[in-house]
Amino acid sequence: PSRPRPKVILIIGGPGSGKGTQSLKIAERYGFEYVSVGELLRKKMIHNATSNRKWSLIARIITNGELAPQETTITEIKQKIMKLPDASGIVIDGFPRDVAQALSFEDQICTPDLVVFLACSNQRLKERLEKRAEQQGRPDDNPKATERRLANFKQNAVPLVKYFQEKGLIVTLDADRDEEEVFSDISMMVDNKLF
Ligand code: UP5
Ligand code: MG
Repeated sequence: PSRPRPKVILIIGGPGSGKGTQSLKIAERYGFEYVSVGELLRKKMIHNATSNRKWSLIARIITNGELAPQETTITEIKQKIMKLPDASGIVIDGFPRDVAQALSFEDQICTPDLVVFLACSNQRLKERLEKRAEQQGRPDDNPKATERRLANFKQNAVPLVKYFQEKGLIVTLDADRDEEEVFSDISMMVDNKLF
C-alpha cells in the first residue's frame, strides 16, 4: 500500500511571535521534520549572493525586511519537502506570508492539515526582537528592517488569517504568554486535529 502523505502544519505570526521556538517544540514532541522558510532563504542567499544576480537581489530584499519573490520561495520549499519523503509530519515555520502564497502552496504542494497563528501584541514583538538582536546577528534584525517586517506582517495578516478561517484550518493562540503555556495549547490542538 502507498504510504500516507506527511501531515503538514503551517506556523504563522508576526516577527518575534515565537514561530521558530514553537515549531521546534512541535517537531521534537511529534517526531516531525522542521522547515524554516526564513532560514532556507537566508542560507541560500548567503551562499549565492556574491555569485548570482538573482540571489544578490533577494539578499537585498530580505536584509531590508521585505518578502522574497513568491515563486522562488515556493520552489525552495518544494525542493526541501521532496527530500523528506519518509516524514510522518512536517512543520513549516514562517509561511505563507500572504493569501497569494497560501493559494500557490495549495496549488503546487498540498492543503495543510493545520495552520497555527501565533497572535502577539506589537509591543511584545518589538521587545523580543530587540532582545534577540542583542544576542544574535541576523541580517534583518536591524531597526529599519524590523519596522518593515512588522509593517508587512500587519498589512497581510488579517486577510491571510481570514482565508484559513474560512477553510476551517486555523487556530489562533495568544502568543504573548510564556513559551510553555503557548506550547501546551498548541500540543492540545495538534492532538485534537491531527491524531
Ligand atoms: N521568544 C519566543 N517565544 C517567546 C515567549 N513565549 N516568551 C518570551 N520570549 C519568547 O522568537 C523570537 C525571540 O523571542 C527569541 O529570542 C525567542 O527566544 C523569544 P522566535 O521563535 O525566533 O520568533 P519568530 O516568530 O521565529 O521570529 P522571526 O524573527 O524568525 O520571524 P520573522 O517572521 O521575521 O522571520 P522569518 O525567518 O520567518 O522570515 C525572515 C524573512 O525571510 C522575512 O522578513 C522575509 O524577508 C523572508 N521570507 C520570505 O520572503 N518569504 C517567506 O515565506 C518567509 C520568509
Ligand atoms: Mg524565526
